[in-house]
Amino acid sequence: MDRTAQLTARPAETVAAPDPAVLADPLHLGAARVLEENWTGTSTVPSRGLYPHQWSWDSAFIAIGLRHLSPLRAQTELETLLSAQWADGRVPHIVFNPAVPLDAYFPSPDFWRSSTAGRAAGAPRAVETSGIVQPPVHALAAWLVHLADPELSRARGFLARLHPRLAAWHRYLLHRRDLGGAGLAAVVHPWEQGMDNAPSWDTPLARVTPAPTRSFRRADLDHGAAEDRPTDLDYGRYVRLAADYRDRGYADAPGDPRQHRRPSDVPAFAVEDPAFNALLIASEHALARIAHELGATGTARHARAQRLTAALIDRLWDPASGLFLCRDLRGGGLVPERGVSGLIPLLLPTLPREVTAALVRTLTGPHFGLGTTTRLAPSYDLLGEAFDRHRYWRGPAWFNTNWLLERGLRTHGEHERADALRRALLHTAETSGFAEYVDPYTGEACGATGFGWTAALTLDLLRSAASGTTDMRDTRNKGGDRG
Ligand code: 9WN
Repeated sequence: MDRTAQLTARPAETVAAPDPAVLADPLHLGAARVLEENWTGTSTVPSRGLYPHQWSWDSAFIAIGLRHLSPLRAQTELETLLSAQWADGRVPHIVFNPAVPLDAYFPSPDFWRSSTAGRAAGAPRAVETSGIVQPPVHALAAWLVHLADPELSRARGFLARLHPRLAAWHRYLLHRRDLGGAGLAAVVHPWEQGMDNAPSWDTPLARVTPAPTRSFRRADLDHGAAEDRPTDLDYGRYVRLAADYRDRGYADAPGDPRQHRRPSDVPAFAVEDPAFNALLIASEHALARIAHELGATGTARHARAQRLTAALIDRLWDPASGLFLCRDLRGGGLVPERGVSGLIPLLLPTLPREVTAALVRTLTGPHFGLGTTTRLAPSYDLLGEAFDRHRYWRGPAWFNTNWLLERGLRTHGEHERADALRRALLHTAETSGFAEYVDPYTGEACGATGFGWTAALTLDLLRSAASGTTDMRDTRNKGGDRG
């Protein structure tokens, strides 16, 4: 099949029935229990203690797993998130649960003040949210959720209702966030990219004057060890960036990005990140399939995804390092830190062969050690100066990034490596109690246990292994109840 046919082809609509042996597997039962315990009635919290609200990219990954238990709950998860979308198209990174005390998580709703400070940008009035975003995994999740039970999805008008919201979300990113003028979306806060404390942010963050430590109280240290979490200095910078954005009414650079090319015109922190953009591209492909399901051709979206893939390579590919790097728009260059973010584009089906081959070499070589020195791909370069096997996003391994790499390996025919990674993920999920993240060498649990996306993606791996359909275009099982 040629590339265009590969992209526009409808996925096979066959759905395998769930295997009773998999349903009775203690790992399956354990993962289902975590999702049950973290379910609030309309969405799922990442962690009851550390993260007691709804997080944007967590919900997308959670829906991908939840679809195997209850397609209805998976649909509801995404619907709840998207009902908090702002009128300018942004999907906030946190949707706050009003029943949770203000001091349970910082920054809390009274910091973000979305319904007042975000009014001009179109923040909803009925719900409090943050004002920044997270990676756009949602259209991909919506498509996979639809495939889990197309009948239910059609009967509820799931995709028809979500499509305009997802399209507006992508429009926001592709227009308002094209701060570099080359077509890619930029993040304006490390929390937006989701890998909060990655060493790639150190140089751009150094330009930010930290908010005084006494001006805020961190709630994360009530739950996690200080030596595993970001430092107070980094937190001060996160707070300053978020407060400045809020005080500008959450306004992004106005007008046509091509009119705003001077570095001083972009915010102090503005970065084009490979994983964020790869997920946007994967979601553009998914949105094309959603459009096709709803009766349009989807061809224009596939074409746009292709153009974005070309821009990603042009702007962020670094052949010398054998992976993609972040571009610091204010500083004007590529950031020479190797992070797992730079490997995530492996997910994309139409990367040139030499790029995918180099990515696989980097993933399995000395910098990430997958299958040789590490169990799961670390979040950061094993040989990098800032490597720390326990500190947030500076070395430990996360389940969502490894799940994305597993799919990427499979997409490019690396089935043995994908199978090995899948086995390692399932084993580590089990032995770590569905940890938030783990030591990449030993699999030792770090952060919270009973973590939402760890449980959800475990389910997805278990169920896709059982049905034997594992590539980017699978339809997997119908399984599960509808309630
Ligand atoms: C800030 C919820 C989120 C994840 C992020 C992870 C962490 C928050 C924090 O938790 O970020 O958004 O307080 O550290 O880095 O990826 O979405 O699980």
